[in-house]
Amino acid sequence: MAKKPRTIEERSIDPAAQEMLRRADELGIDTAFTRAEQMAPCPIGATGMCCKVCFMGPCRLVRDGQTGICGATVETITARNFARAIAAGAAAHSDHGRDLALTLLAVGKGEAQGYEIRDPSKLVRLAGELSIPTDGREPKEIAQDVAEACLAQFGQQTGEIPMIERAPTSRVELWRKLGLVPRGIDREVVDVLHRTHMGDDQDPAHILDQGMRAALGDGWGGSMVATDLSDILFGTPTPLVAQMNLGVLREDSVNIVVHGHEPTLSEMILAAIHDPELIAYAGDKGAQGINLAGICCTSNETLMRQGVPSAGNFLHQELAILTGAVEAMVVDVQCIMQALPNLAERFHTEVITTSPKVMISGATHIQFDEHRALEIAKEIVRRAVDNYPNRGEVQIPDFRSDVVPGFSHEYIEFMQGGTYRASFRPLNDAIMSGRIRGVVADVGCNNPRTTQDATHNYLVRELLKNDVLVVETGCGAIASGKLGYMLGEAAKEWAGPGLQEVCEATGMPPVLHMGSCVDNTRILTVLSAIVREGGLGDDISEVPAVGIAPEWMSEKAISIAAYCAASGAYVIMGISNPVEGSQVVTDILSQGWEEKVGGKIEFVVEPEEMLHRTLAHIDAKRAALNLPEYNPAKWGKSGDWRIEQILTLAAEEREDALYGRVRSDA
Ligand code: BF8
Ligand code: SF4
Repeated sequence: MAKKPRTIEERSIDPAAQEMLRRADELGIDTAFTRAEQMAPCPIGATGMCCKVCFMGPCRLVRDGQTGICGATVETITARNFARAIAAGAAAHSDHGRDLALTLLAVGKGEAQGYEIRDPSKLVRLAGELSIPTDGREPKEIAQDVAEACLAQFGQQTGEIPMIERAPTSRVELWRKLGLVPRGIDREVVDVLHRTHMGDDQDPAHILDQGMRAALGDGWGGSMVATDLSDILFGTPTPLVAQMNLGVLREDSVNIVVHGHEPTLSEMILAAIHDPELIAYAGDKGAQGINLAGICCTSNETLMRQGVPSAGNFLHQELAILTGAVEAMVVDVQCIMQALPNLAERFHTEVITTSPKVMISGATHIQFDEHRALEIAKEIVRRAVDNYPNRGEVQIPDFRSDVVPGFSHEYIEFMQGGTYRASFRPLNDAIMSGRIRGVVADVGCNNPRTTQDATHNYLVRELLKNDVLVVETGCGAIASGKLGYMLGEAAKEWAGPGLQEVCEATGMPPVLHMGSCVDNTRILTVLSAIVREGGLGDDISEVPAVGIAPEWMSEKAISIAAYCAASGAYVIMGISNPVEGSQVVTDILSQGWEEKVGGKIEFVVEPEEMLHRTLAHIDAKRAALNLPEYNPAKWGKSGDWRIEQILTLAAEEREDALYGRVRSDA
């Protein structure tokens, strides 16, 4: 039976979203928000107790002690389902990395139209790590070898993927002892699919060990390749000023929204909208210009590198179309709702699919090919311009927030010591002294089963108050950006006294935007750097840090949670427990994994409980390291005059004072 509809405020805390949800209600249009009310989750599937791996079933376990036709227990079935979700998530992330390696290879061979190597020094560093000679070689030559070496990691059959060496030594040794080091990225995914086929591995802990191995192949493999190669091709992010929320769409311009994940396409569309001929063409159609905005992780990619504004996170994809102001929504892979083309029919928006892997009935397919990237991007932009005169009534919510994204691990290191003393020492010292109580990665999706952005907002606000430095990626990062946490000034408003001091000293926001979902690898790299710097233990599991995905929905989030836990981190996931059907499996993922690898996954629905467990974990880790107990009364008495002075400056001068001249021209 359909549930009672939620109020607009129960659907989203974002005023821009609320305005569009009101419009949807008025127009009688369904969105994910209302469909979530009409579609109750299947209670058997939601708790992991439905097995579909063979056709004697599907077997739906509903009673204690019941088994499937083959005798499979609820423990086996929930573990298999969870491991398969890890494999799918790891496959999606890693395939993204593979495509970037193919793009880099094409660039190296001079076959990729419009692309170049924007960070040659990162290319040289990665080449060094992969034992590829660089002396006296052209970047393109090195790029070919680096791309080949990255591609080889996917199909590698034996041995170890090379990037695990970035983890602390004790961690790598533990993985070796437990047989968890990925042999090859693809191989571990295939292994999960094989062993969860009917009649294979039927020991839940053993199934989940392989889940960890596949997830590690994502975190320290496929995703890490994606992050590194994106930086090499499109530039390693550094802070810049940009804007977020639906108000970045322009009433007087052609609006193109890029949505999905891979930067390869969006970067070319960005190049195409600056083409003078296309700008003039837009003028002929009566538009003032061509405006590009992003949704989801594609948005994070172009936001942090080029300052392209973000129209919002996962649950904004339909809302952007509801403005009536979007000429084209151009999508590639992952997190794209099938509802889009249907919704677009009510307006003039054209939904354009571009990936050879993704076609959606009702959408226009213009297949992307990096060999003709710029040409294709121009064709897409031209179509959008052609569509501008077809607009009906437009309603763009007047909400946009300034954000300062772009905190790559390289920049975080640089920020703390400049060119000559780039280091993690100041961060470690701040944690050790208790100025910063600990670090939390608030990451992951939106989920219409809960109020959009509400738990992200609650946790970030409370954590800042408690002097916890927050780092973010994915749709969580966009939630915080919309809420104004990603600005230097936010420290004064929200951070506790110790964290405020640190933020003001470095000019950094108290919430650092570290990129898209594949860029959770940047967080692994930062944690490893913190360990290497010294003073916070010998392993990631000793650092006072927690990862939280409070509003998660995707299989990729499960893979991320699993590789973070397998790397030693405590991970909390909100929404619901997908293995709830089995207490044994719930315990394996928490106590079981903690004993084995030092990290764990817990599913916690109540935001207050998430906060409580997070702070308790951070304090317990501090105590284990013999660090002083967290005491906010000790901090916040120095340097206030300077920030008072900065806050009296005009907005633009203030940005200069806080960040240096970092404004992007884009
Ligand atoms: O990879 S946070 S809703 S957009 S899955 Fe998707 Fe979740 Fe957003 Fe990016 Ni990540
Ligand atoms: Fe049922 Fe076993 Fe087949 Fe699963 S594998 S569907 S539990 S018979």
